[in-house]
Amino acid sequence: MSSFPLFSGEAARTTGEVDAVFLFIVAIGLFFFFLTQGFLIYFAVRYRRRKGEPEAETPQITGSGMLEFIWVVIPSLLILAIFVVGWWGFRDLERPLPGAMEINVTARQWLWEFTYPDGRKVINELRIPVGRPVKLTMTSTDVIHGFYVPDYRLKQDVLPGRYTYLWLQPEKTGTFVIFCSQYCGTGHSAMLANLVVVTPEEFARWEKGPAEAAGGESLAHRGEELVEKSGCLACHSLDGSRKVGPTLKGLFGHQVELSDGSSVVADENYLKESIIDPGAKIVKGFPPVMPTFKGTLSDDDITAVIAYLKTLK
Ligand code: HEC
Ligand SMILES: [Cu+2]
Repeated sequence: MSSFPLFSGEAARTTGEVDAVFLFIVAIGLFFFFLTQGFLIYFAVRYRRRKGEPEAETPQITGSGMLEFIWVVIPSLLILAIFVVGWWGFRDLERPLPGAMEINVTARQWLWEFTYPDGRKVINELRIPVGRPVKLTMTSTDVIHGFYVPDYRLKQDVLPGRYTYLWLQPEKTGTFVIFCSQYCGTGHSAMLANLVVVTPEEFARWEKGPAEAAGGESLAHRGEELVEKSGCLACHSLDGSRKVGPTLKGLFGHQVELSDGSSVVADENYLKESIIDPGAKIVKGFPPVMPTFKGTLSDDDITAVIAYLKTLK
């Protein structure tokens, strides 16, 4: 990842890259603003009609191939340059750094709920350690919300029925505001949360803090219980062997061949779809016999099951 020394001391790892694209576009805009306005004023003064001068006839100008070529090529190159600079930043925003801590985010009218790997749920406060990448897996229980941290220049819509992602790495301790960026009803303007960035030592202390703050049970552990009691193991093995259905071992993050010849990467959205709408994508070489668990497992349950499936490396 590139870093811009000009913007060192930014709140988060990718903040400077977003700012750089913004300033690059503003600089191009300002340059052409002053260039064109400068010519405008210069011509108005230079070619104004002076006192006593006869009215001159405007010459007929039919076009200039050279000029048109220039004003097509230069803007095209500039747009391409904006694309390239934007794409560098976009690429870094899309790819979390390895070793990211995973936190689930649930948005609902009108609050944010953060679920940590240990099952601890916190409302309207996302507490994370400085200098470590964090991957947020987000979903909504009702309408479309938007996770927005202006200080980090990061924004991502949060949708019901599927997962969206955002990753961030704080570089400074402090408290930053998380807004909802989608108008989601009467409580929208109050849908605020704090992003609290603390030192790693402070975070470790908080993580080990009073048990009543934690959900008591880790997310993956709850997922394991759900998989056992929902009957998944009648058809799926956890050790790599084939049963009625494919094994769940090592599934997450791997390429899955489908019966229609295409393939998908088993990410959170694929796993969720496999559980609530098993017929949507059939794994190659297996019969379409899996029942749907829509209504049996809640969205929270499915998030826990996915957290468990991720541990089956
Ligand atoms: C009656 C047997 C049966 C049960 C019960 C069952 N499944 Fe399945 N499952 C299958 C079969 C067969 C497939 C492969 C065909 C398909 O894609 O639908 C499958 C596919 C999947 C896939 C996609 C696997 C891949 O390799 O891409 C996931 C994930 C999955 N099941 C999860 C679960 C979970 C979680 C449960 C329990 C909540 C469950 N299944 C219960 C039979 C079952
Ligand atoms: Cu909202």
